[in-house]
Amino acid sequence: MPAHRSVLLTVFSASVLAFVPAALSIDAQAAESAPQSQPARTSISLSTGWKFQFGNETSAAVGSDFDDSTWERVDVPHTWNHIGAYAEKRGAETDNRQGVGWYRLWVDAPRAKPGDRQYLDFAAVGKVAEVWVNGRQVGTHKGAFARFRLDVTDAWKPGARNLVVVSADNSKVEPGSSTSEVIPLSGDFFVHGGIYREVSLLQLPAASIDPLDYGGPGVYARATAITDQSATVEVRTRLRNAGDAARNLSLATEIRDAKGKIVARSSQPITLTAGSKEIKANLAVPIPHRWNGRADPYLYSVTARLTDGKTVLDSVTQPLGLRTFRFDADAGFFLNERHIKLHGVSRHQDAMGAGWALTPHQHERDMALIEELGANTIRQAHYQHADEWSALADKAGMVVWAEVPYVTTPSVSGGQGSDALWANAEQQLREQIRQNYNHPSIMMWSVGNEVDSAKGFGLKGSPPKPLALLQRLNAVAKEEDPDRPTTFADCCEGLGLIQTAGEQLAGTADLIGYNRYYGWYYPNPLNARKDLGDTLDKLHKQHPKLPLSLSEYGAGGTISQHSDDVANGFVNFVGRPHPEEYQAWVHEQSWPAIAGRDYVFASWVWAMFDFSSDLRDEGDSVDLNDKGLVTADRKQRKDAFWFYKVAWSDKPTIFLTGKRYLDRAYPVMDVKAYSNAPQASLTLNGKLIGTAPCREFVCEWKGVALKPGANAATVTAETGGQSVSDAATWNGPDVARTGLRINAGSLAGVQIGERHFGSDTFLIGGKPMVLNLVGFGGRSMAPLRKVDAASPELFDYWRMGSAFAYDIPLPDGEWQVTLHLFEPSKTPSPDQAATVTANGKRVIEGINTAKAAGASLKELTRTFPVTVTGGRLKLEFASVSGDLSLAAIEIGK
Ligand code: GCB
Repeated sequence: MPAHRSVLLTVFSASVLAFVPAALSIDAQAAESAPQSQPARTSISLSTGWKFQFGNETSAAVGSDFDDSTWERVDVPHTWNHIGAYAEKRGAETDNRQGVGWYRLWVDAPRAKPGDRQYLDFAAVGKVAEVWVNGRQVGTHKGAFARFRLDVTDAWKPGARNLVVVSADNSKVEPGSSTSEVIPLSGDFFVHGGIYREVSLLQLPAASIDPLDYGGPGVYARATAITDQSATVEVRTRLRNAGDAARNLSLATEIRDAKGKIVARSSQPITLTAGSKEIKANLAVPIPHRWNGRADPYLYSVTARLTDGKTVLDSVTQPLGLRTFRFDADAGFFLNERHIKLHGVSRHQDAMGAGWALTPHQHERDMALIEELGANTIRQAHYQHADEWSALADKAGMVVWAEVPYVTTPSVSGGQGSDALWANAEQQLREQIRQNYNHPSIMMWSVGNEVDSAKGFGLKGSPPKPLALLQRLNAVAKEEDPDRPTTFADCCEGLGLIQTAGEQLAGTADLIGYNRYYGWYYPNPLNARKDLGDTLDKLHKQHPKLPLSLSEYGAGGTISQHSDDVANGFVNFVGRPHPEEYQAWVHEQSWPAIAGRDYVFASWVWAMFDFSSDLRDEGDSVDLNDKGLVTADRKQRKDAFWFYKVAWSDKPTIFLTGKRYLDRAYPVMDVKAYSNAPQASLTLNGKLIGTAPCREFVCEWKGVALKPGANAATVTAETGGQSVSDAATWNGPDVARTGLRINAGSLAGVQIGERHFGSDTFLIGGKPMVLNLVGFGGRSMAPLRKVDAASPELFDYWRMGSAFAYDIPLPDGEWQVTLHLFEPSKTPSPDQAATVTANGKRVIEGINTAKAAGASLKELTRTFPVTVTGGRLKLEFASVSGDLSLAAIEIGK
């Protein structure tokens, strides 16, 4: 927590002090050794009472006579944007406007002592801010994520009413736009506009701890040596004298333990001339208690206090964690010389409804979910997160990858980018490092994400060259912080098709992360486990000295779409559907490939939560990336969440998957549980089905028969002398009455009126196909193909082949089978002679689908009777020339 927050409490809550002795006794104890006067850092929250309007304003809006009575009244944190919904189409609540939002606030300012300075403190404004006080321009800031402070003294009127006006500009990045040289230039996330973090007014004496140091705290502590007996802590404090005369002052530096007891202190006299100056103090902490990750995230604090002999002029308190860590290219990550496999998630600062304007409670809720998952590391994607978020990570013991938003598009002007772009990227990195320097959880600075992917995003012309700026940022990070290693996330090395030409980025930073989506973006999804493992091995071999991590992996998952068979449908990665079961399967496949490789120092699931991105139209949502383990509203933990919760937990755990797939399409199902027990037993409707081994946390019972109506399932397991269980209820279909329907080629089922088609399953051979594979931002892709059919939804996916078959469980009796066929190609083979056999009997003889339907992309239905004995219907499809395309099977009476 920033120091001024806690001081705010002491300054403004004097009357409440008596009621909170437990919490504040720590301060009282510490105060024994401090001068008795009040600390001087006054911070006033400016969160309420703003007037807001998007766009249409001129410079008149900065003046005091401007009439803002028609503007909306808002409090900050605020954003005007509202992006992302679990819906097919954007609704009225969507607000994706990019441009300039105007904010006005009248502030009744406190009185000030002569010489006092006033600073406006913005914790973040998206994306370019311009600020006026009493009609006077007091500063601009370019960058959506960092805190910035402006010395507004010359425009401020203490003890009177002051007008603060802010313009927040998140204009679309394009050549010549106001944001075109402010990173990020693109990315799979929506840059929200507005004053989306808190704002306050700081009133400080002329001589103070410097508030203008890239928005940093002005106090920077690092342990230069740690042994069991003692830790040496170097504390650098930057001081500012805004007056003209030199001052003789004293600077005290103290380290307190978690209980607030002073364990080390130093004090030195200082002559502070006009301007700023850095003072160093070295303190020795006896018998250091280490910050030890999730096991024991022990925090000290460090306070710098500037006094003039009698009065405290300013004081700042920062967190301090004493730990050592290192990364080894073969053995992985070590915290305090103990090996820890880092496994965790990436998180965007975004929640449904709030967008980026998160409250402290929302940050806490996110961290609680990540802790519940069992993660020990977090990647702050793809930019600087709120200070309170990193403070929560400190307290939870997470190891954090922090990142500067040099993302995807390296420059809009081509080549290596303009001077303005370089200056901006550098500025944002310095801000991030200074502002976060004291968070012990942060252990690596990432200088970029996927800046080698420009070609993949269809950029035409000569590809921009990210290497030079990446190298510069790496050097800046080293200059700012010699202790933490640098890293970046690579998109494309080895994926020849899309990597930016001619530049080898690996090796630019001390560490590397690879973003790799086996099972999802790349061909051959069913090979996810092997492909991921092989790729990691190959990259490790290519860079044997480079500590390597998997900075992203994952798959889309939607809680309203379900699959009976993840192996047999088409994976439409930026389209629909994205069944929950497929996402879980990708994680089941990926984790063993990661867990078994010590040299992979860390892995981060992409992503912890579904998040807003206007590039997306996928799963069951619009403007959301649905790879979260938890939904964007934080209400639903997807099955993949439970997989990790089980795999990463020491506690005996069992979880039955597929609970949300309540109304089952088929009379049999594969039941799957996650457990860290060696085996588990399944009971269905009171009857023991069997005991199955739990291999790599997955326990499975294949082909379990469901009765029509409710089926009660229970799984139990014994482990470590404890027994654990979980239960679910599934509604089995009444097949004898309603028949059975298969959505061929599709990964998920679809409901059409009363008819429920299940995902493609019960089959042998053929290939799943898609009608329209859209790209990123897919809704603008044209021309989309359409099939002339009674229910065109059935033709979004199909199964194709010259020989394939279905073996369908079906009650004995007489059935009518309808096949929905079509010819997808505009130039089909004229000689196609397709045949279909049902339980050994030829039911379709030598047809040409295009001819029989009258055209390509036109539905052809064929209905025939079959007699089922022995509980199975076998349908065999064959084509003599060319392939046969089957969109759906309907079986009824
Ligand atoms: C990536 C990007 C990330 C995207 C993610 C995805 O590689 O780094 O920003 O959101 O893939 O879901 O495609």
